[in-house]
Amino acid sequence: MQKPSKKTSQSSTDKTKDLIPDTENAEQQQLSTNQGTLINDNQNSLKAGNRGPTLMEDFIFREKIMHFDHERIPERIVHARGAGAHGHFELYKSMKQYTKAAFLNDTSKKTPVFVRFSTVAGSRGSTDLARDVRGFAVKFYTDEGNYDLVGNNMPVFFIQDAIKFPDLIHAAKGEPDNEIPQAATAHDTFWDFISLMPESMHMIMWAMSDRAIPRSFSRMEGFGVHTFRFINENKVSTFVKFHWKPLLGVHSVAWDEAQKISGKDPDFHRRDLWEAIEEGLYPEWELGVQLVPEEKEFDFGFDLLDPTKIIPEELVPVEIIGKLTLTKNPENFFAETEQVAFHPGHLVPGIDFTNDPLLQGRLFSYTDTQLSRLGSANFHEIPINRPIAPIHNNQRDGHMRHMINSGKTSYQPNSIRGGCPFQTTIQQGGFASHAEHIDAPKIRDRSKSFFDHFSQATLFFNSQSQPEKNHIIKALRFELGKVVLKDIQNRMLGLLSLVNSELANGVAEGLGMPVPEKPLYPINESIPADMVVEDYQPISVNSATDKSQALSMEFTIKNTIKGRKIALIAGNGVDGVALNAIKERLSAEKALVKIVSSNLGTINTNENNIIKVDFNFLTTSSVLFDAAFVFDNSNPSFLHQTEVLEFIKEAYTHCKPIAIPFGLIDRPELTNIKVFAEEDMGVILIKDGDTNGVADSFIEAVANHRFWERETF
Ligand code: HDE
Repeated sequence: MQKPSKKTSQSSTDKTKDLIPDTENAEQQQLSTNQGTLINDNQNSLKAGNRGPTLMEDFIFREKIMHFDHERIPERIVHARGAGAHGHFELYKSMKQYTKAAFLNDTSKKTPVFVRFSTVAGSRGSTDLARDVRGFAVKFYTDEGNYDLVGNNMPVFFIQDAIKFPDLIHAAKGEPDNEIPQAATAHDTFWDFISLMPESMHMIMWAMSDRAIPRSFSRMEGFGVHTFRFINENKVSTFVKFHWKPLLGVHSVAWDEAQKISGKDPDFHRRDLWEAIEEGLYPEWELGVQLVPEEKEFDFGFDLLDPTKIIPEELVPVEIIGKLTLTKNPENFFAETEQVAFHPGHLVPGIDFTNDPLLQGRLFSYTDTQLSRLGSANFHEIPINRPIAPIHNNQRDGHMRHMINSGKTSYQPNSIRGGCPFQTTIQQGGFASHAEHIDAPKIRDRSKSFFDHFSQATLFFNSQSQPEKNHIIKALRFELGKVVLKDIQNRMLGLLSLVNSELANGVAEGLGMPVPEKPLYPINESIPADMVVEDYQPISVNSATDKSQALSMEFTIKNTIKGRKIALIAGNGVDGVALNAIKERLSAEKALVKIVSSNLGTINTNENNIIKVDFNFLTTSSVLFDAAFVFDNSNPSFLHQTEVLEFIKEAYTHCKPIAIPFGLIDRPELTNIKVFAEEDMGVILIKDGDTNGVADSFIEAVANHRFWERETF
């Protein structure tokens, strides 16, 4: 029996209602074939005698096996592993001045959405915790048709032109001879490509930062990456960059922890999203926009069309305009999360593209890939992809056509049907592309305004807190340390030295090799021979700002413990009243609290009451929790068990908040614990069993997420 979910009425949207007629429910129903014939034996195939061969005429067996044989479809070439959820988008503030998109005009409207989060490099069965970019794809089912904002959790990209995408992905995925490694960039081909691609340096800073190992999907930002256009009723275009800002703040895990989670629970992010929604702790993000009027296009030291650049929030603030809330898990993973088909070219009137060459290439790729993945030009008819806006056109037939188009005409112009379906004027909502004037030679070239590859990489690194900088250095030591060819490491150190010397020296020390004196490899072999190569060497532009607070996670939201997983560690003889009081306090703050003990089953409290144990030390691990609260009990040997101490030690090493009985202060496993307790660094000592007395400071520490300053570098 499925566990009843705590779903509320909030969870249904116009889109989820639209899916109901397509949703099968087997409750109280009889087993049948696909032709509706009832089946009386699903355990035995039809045979010539009960020890004889299976008969070909067994149509029930044949249908069942045939369908099973064809259950798999190709996984996505990138972003294969993901998790999705339904929800809605509410607008705080009308954007009518800038865009005529109806869902961004009417603040009374709730627009249904389906969101899919993903990793990029790994295959469908890989771990959630790979160091990787995360996809953040949102399908808005608007009254004017589907609008897809297909973004990532990092605001820039590795390359500036879509023609390089297959090379980037081939280099990042497992190497072609043995398909090793899985879901990891720590290997020669990736860094070979990157070391020859200086434009990737800004993205490399993001990908080597803790943003690449998020704590959960609900605690990461999302970005549209490219500059898009808003178009208003008067056909005036405004450049726009999209941001999703999580209301739980932006938080990550430690790299050592990420690797351990990959073993203990490779579905960690999927599970977190699923459980949060089932518990009614709906994940929320605010939508922000950075708006740049057309006439300011060239006011920045970088090109707005260059997807390796951000617009620092100090230059153009992010205006918050609405909120996305995820309220319902899919009924069926394959039907919804696997078959959902996003496309940056799914537009509604009022939003348009720019000439960003990465975006332009994506406009071809997404429909094309659905054809091989979903197998038919009718993929838009799959329930999850079907808009809630009506569809009428003269497209017909094809594999797996569901729609029954009535009438004699499937062409236009026609007179037989009075010209229907008819075209709509722009005023009545017909889509018209922005009439950008273009008068240019046809040429394979890149604008020189795209050649500043380092200043924003430097801006990112300089904007990090010291622990964040250390994490980037360590990540690069790890990744490049796994590279076998010295030339590649050397070229990378050269590029890093153009970003920041602390960074390059730190990585070089870890690799045990010097930073090269001549940092730049003659990189631009890709530039056609008749162009002056020097003109196209990377240039460095002074950044308009030295630091940007928004780039560091240090300044993120730290005022909530909603959805945090907290382990209450207790053994027989625990003070049950104290334990329940803490459990209630934390649950009231919407944390997910679990009792962890030596064995499953129950523990007896000091007053001989019984408390149910959720996990033992075998079925869970400290890396699956955000914090630990350890209770003293009448059985002193409990706290000194290896498993208990290991649990505490690991939580402590990963800089998590811990509350522990004062008696543990001298444990050799917990070096410096006294100092950290005194300096208010997430170590809370429970004196004389007064657990209630430390509840407030524990909650504050959990909201803070991690105490990275505890790390040694
Ligand atoms: Fe994608 N990308 N991409 N991408 N992308 C795909 O489309 C592609 C890029 C992104 O949950 C594919 O349906 C090219 C940037 C997300 O279903 C494919 C280029 C950004 C998802 C494809 C890029 C993204 C995809 C594979 C270089 C952030 C997952 C399956 C020009 C703004 C969507 C599919 C989901 C998926 C092509 C670069 C985001 C092959 C050619 C930049 C979130 O079409």
